[in-house]
Amino acid sequence: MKMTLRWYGPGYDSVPIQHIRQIPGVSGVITTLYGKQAGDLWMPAEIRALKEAAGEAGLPVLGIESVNVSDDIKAALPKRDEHIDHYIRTLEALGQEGIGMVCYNFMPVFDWTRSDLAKIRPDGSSVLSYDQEIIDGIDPEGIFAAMEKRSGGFTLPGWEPERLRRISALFAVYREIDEAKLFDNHRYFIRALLPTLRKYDIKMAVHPDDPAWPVFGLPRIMTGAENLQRALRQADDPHNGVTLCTGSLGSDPANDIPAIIRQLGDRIHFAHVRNLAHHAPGKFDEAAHLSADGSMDMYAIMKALYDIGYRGAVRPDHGRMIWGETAMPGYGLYDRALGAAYLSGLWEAIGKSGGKQ
Ligand SMILES: [Mn+2]
Repeated sequence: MKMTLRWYGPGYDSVPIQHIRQIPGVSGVITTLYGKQAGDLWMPAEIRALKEAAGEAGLPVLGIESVNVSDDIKAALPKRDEHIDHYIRTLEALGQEGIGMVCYNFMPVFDWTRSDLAKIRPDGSSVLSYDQEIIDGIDPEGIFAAMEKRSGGFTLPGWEPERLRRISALFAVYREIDEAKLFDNHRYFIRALLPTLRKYDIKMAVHPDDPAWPVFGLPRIMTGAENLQRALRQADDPHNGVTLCTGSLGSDPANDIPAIIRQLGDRIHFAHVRNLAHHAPGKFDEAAHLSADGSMDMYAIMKALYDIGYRGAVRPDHGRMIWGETAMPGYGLYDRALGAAYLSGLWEAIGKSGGKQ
């Protein structure tokens, strides 16, 4: 595996890329053109500048998270084919720059959802938290304001204010769309990309929905082993793959992450590894990466990745906010650096105790 960190690029990330380079074991970054809206076209010069900004610190761009998929594509609205054409041309530009992995999600309207972005823990650190009861008490339009208020002035990935403008219209659209239709729209999308993915050898990695169940009555399909397998069958080609996100899949304790890793095998093209502390159904806090800090067995997760011969990018996911750092919620430097070092340590120990890759 290649240990990476997510980096939002010059002007957006509070973490200097030189600091990322100083984390032992980190050999690349996962990044994006943060100013782009879903459906926009990415220009080759913009991608080159992003690569060069990372390259100046000696770090290659090992993948894009994300090239967002528009609701026109997800809901088969009139601009679907135009946006797919933009997506294909964006992939061509990425392929020409040698970038071979793209993470995306297929969640309607909203990206990841949390009820608290800075829940204070007894040790004074803060974490992102989810409580279904609180979410049930927020109307969908209010969630944007609630997230923005707690974001510390950062624009949250997936919660860009531009999305808010269309929200009422989108809710009306999705009233007509059930899981089956959403899967149909995913199939139409991924199949349209296939020739380009093959030509440039770009691996698409769909991110599981977070949390892994319907929120605000909107359909969600990337929720567990069975549905992820179905997503892979939509276009049975190795370029159509999955981002194994332990925190998103793990929001539903019924998802056995090590077992899912072994089932999906070489169709896992990217891994987000983090820990959660479950309190009750629909109620969890994010945690430090260490197994003992949450509900998940991080050794078993890394062991499963090791056993399938995983060679793609891994990144520590959301960290706690610690040591007085001010950063985008979940994306401070310090706790993610601790997470990267811990996960690299597990990997080394698995290898030295007889694991074979
Ligand atoms: Mn994730």
